[in-house]
Amino acid sequence: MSTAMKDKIVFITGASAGIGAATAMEFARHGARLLLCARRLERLQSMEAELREAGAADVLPVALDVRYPGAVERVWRDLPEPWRAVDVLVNNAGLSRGLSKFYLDDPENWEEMIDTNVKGLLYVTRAVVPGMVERDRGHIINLGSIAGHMAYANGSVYCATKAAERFITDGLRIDLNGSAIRVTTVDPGMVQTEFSKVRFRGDEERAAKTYQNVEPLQPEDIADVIVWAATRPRHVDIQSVVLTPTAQANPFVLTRRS
Ligand code: NDP
Ligand code: 8X3
Repeated sequence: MSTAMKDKIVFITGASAGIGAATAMEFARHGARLLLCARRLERLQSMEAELREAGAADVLPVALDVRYPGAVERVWRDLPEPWRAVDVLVNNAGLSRGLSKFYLDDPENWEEMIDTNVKGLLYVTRAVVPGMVERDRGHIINLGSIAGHMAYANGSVYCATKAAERFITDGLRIDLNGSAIRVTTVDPGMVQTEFSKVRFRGDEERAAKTYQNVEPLQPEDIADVIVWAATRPRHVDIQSVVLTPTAQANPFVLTRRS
């Protein structure tokens, strides 16, 4: 196993479930120090012992709702100084709400997706990146989606947030060109997490149908790619990785077992 992450500070947003939690575990195995945020602090706290046992050099769980710029600033300002020297930022916090024609949908759904997936990513990046520039060291890894590559029926706003993520990632890489800082987007297809349960507001039956008769990606598959990108030699910037289940060619071409 690579030692590139030993004692490095890795800041993961949305670490209380799914891809974020799996990524925390994979970085723990590589001996990183983990700064973990989500709204559900108790979930983060319940993960701490296992992460330390797996090899994390340190773990700091922090309650944060990335939708609020004041909260992001406050959390950042109140962090113990050594934790602000972030080596890897994983902007993972995100969600979708509903699956319907946007012109018939409740604007609150659009706002929650835009505020979390786009503005939250911007607020956290704005807090962390100036220090990376000062140190001339760092890596920002953003969670995109195949939904950011092509729109699908009833998903306009979610797809638009992930298209925005893609362009923000590309723009950030350009803004940082000339520094040693790397910028990556990891764009998965269907991953089995709490994503569908959140999308359908707790409707477990509807959420389960998303993954019926198909072998979806698991959060560990995405964590594997994120840690791989972070552990390449410093002169190598993995700009983007798109990964789907083998059964999925794009957001609407998916073969389910009969
Ligand atoms: P989960 O619902 O399993 O996890 C989402 C995580 O984001 C949770 O830890 C949640 O924590 C956190 N989160 C949500 N809103 C906020 C907020 N306002 N502030 C802080 N944290 C927040 O979903 P996934 O693991 O699947 O999703 C992770 C990322 O991957 C998202 O950006 C998603 O768009 C993307 N993605 C997912 C795919 C999939 O098929 N599952 C495919 C492609 C991309 P808490 O509720 O405790 O705040
Ligand atoms: C989540 C994957 O295609 O269900 O980004 O929207 S998809």
